[in-house]
Amino acid sequence: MDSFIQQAGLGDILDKLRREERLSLDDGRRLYECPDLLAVGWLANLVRERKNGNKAFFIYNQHINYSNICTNLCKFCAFGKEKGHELAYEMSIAQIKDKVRQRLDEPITEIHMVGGIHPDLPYAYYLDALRAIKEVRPDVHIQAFTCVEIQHLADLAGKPVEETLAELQAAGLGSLPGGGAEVFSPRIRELTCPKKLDGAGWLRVAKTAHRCGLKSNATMLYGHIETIDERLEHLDALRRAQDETGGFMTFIPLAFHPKNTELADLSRTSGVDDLKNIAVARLMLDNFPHIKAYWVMIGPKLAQVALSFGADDMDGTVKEEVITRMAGGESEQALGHATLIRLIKEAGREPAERDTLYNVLAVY
Ligand code: V47
Repeated sequence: MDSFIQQAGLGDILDKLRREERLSLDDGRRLYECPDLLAVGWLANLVRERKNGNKAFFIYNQHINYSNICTNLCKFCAFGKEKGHELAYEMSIAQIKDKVRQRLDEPITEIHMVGGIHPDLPYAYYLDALRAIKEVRPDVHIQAFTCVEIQHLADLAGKPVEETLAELQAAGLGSLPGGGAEVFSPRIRELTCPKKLDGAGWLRVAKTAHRCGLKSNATMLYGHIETIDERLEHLDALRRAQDETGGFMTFIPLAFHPKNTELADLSRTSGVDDLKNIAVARLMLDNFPHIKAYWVMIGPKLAQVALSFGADDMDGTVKEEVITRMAGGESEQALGHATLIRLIKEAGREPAERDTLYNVLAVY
């Protein structure tokens, strides 16, 4: 096997991985630029199996996007709408409760709830939304509000992020999802999402959340106008933050979907780029326990393959995800529990149903 990796010009990287040595940004660049996808994938799989054995995690979850009204209107986003737009919506607390009630007969363990940066919903709405979900489904783990939303809520409350997080936790918040990270590069933020909380701000909120005892995820939106170096700097910033706090659970590379966005003239990502992003993330983020292949964005078929290219998690049942769908995503709206298990087994992995914090609930 070593000769196959040597031939791909990655022998020194294999040596580093065997010594469990951290890869440099230059190593990362070579991995991205290496034309031998299988060699890169093989290296990522080595680390994936070292960290997570043969398990592939999934979760029984539900997504709720409480409102698409947004003041940021990022160029890559087809979900956010200005207030008054014909497609703008916001759910009342009663509607959120109804959404949860509609699926009470399913063994959902996590509710993932995010929305736009709304211009005038009051701080109390967000606390009430959390309390309402817990009232209908007391045992569910609520993973809600990206770091961008958390900063917005702190601004609304006029309180420090720590205090805001403590109040949200008291109302039922369990952890933070990884959205809003995009690409931290100031150049990319200026060109695609100038109004959004900047990269330093996103990292500050994430680290604060970790210090308050909340776990969180991290993402990177790739496949638009970012360079390889900007991707690597993003991964490096996450790796350094994780060194400080250890609070990140999983990293999710998000494949850009151009349809209905201001970047609609760009192409969709290729399968090779999708797998490379999974693999390079697995190799660079040596201190992240998990890498997620989000089937909603890359499709269930490629997510299945990604389980051999560094990913150890397929996300979950999801249902009713709006962000990708608005941008032309064509994956089915939900994967059944049995389908997820079948896809994972077929990929030669052991399906491990988890809760949000990666406690294993069942192995199939
Ligand atoms: O923050 C927006 C991205 C994110 C597009 O934490 C787009 O486990 C692709 O973060 N094409 C929201 N991506 C989704 C997200 C997420 C999803 C699943 C699991 C987790 C987790 C997090 O979607 C946004 C933004 O980065 N996004 N528009 C688009 N056109």
